[in-house]
Amino acid sequence: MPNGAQALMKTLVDAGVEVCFSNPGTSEMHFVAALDSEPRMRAILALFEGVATGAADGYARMADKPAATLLHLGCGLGNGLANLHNARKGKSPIVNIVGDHATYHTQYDAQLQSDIETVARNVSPGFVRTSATTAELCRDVVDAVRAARGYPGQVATLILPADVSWGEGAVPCPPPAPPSPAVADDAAVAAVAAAVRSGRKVALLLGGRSLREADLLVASRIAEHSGVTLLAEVFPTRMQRGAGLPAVERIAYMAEMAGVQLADIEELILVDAKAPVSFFAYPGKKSYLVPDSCNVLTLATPEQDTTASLEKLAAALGASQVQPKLQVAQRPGVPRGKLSAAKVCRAVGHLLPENAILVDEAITSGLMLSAMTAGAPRHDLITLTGGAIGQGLPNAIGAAVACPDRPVLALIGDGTAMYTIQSLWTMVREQLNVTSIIFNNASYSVLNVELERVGAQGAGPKARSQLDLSGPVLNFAQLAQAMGVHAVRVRTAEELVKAMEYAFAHPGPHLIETIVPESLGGAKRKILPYLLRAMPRLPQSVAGALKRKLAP
Ligand SMILES: Cc1ncc(C[n+]2csc(CCOP(=O)(O)OP(=O)(O)O)c2C)c(N)n1
Ligand SMILES: [Mg+2]
Repeated sequence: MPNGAQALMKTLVDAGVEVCFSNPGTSEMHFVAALDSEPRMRAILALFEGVATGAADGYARMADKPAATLLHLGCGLGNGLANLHNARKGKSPIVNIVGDHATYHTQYDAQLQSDIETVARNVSPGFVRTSATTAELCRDVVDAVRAARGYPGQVATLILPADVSWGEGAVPCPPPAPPSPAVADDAAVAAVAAAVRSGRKVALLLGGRSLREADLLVASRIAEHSGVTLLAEVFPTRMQRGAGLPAVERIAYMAEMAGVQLADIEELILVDAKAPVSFFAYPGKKSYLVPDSCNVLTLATPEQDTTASLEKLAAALGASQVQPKLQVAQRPGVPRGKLSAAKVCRAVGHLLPENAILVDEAITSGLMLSAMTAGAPRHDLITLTGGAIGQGLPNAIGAAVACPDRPVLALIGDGTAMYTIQSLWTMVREQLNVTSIIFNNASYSVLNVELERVGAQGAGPKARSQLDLSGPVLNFAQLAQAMGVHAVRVRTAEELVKAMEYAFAHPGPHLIETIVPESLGGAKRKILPYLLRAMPRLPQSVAGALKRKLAP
């Protein structure tokens, strides 16, 4: 009879959980030892828990199934929390395993004793369980896997006391049945079809799982047939786009711009998406972005099968045979001269390899990314779903592990990169095909913009210094080299293009540090709050043009 950890390992792999992103401690040593009892389990060490959890998130987004994490008690879980939060917002399935002291040890309140369940509940509201006995451990594992990969996907946290792990007499369990999500019911489809036929201005807001090819094609058929607008949620978990796929405009991050996109919509139909709200509250500005006159309907909830629900709607509308509108292939020309963030985005559009996975955590430096890559070869886009920065590099690890045959390109702000910079080490150790482009603008630039936008008064040098990374200036090429990553620092578009071509031709981890000015620096930063404030009062066509200029 295996011990608890060995049986757990077999149960996980039998259920399709084949990768574990780990950062272990003493209470997890039986789990660690059991890794060698199960050749089908791949174990990947991360040097910070936020890397492990973000990698599990990136893996889930691309593999469409959960990986496991292995974290060390409440403190390890706490370190990994921000990226579990991003996973929760992205509805990513993760089997989050947290080791604990042996059950009889907790009474002594030893040094690492803490309330793990309370920490876990924040990111795992649907499933937190402390396994009580070795005999029942594998049943708990199966329940966690079922919860994680259900609809919607979620972070399921299984807390594993050391004695439950080392106890003898465990019995592996067979895998849970695959999820069988419901399809939108007849009444919901009829109501949406009536709205589409009403002659009012209708938009389908696609989120979650509905931003993949199968759904996009059906949504485009509906759009072509009935003249509805297609919109995507602001920060998609995973969006398939590029040449040959229907193009969908994302809701803007800035509420004022999102307001312009939504201004004339009279019927908003949700597909695995929430009605749009402002990312933050701002004094005197709206939080809920749907116009008062707009009616909101739900075609498919995150619990439901979006593809089948969209197909049912298309059938009801007679749109099933309509040709979808596909994005034509077109790349921007090669950039030249001194670098700017926009030129980096142009170079990405110019060179993006076929079937790449693009991770966007470029913050202000990525403003032009969408426009520059719209007609690039088809790719998957991964974004910052929960706003907790430090997600991009770990996500890139997970995506590369899930899709070893695809190039991963991660675009990361300098501030953001420093949260989980240890990711680079794991990329080397696992020889992952990830090219990271860091935008070194020596600033938390977006926060300088936000400082103007929120209308905070009296900000002086002490305030500005909290948003400034210019002293000492970070050297990302050297940081990467110290972790074994091939890295260069570039200042011109010519150097950048050369470095990208080299990276794409030599699979494996690369880092390209780009020295760029702030996208929204100087005069632009001063004018922006005024433009944004004016937007709601401008004629729709002028406001639309302004939005396309600022954030195409
Ligand atoms: C976990 C977490 N901590 C802090 C923040 C606040 N925050 C948002 S953006 C940002 C700075 C981003 O800087 P950088 O990556 O350099 O991008 P830039 O603004 O320069 O484009 C910070 C600190 C956050 N969103 N999440
Ligand atoms: Mg920056």
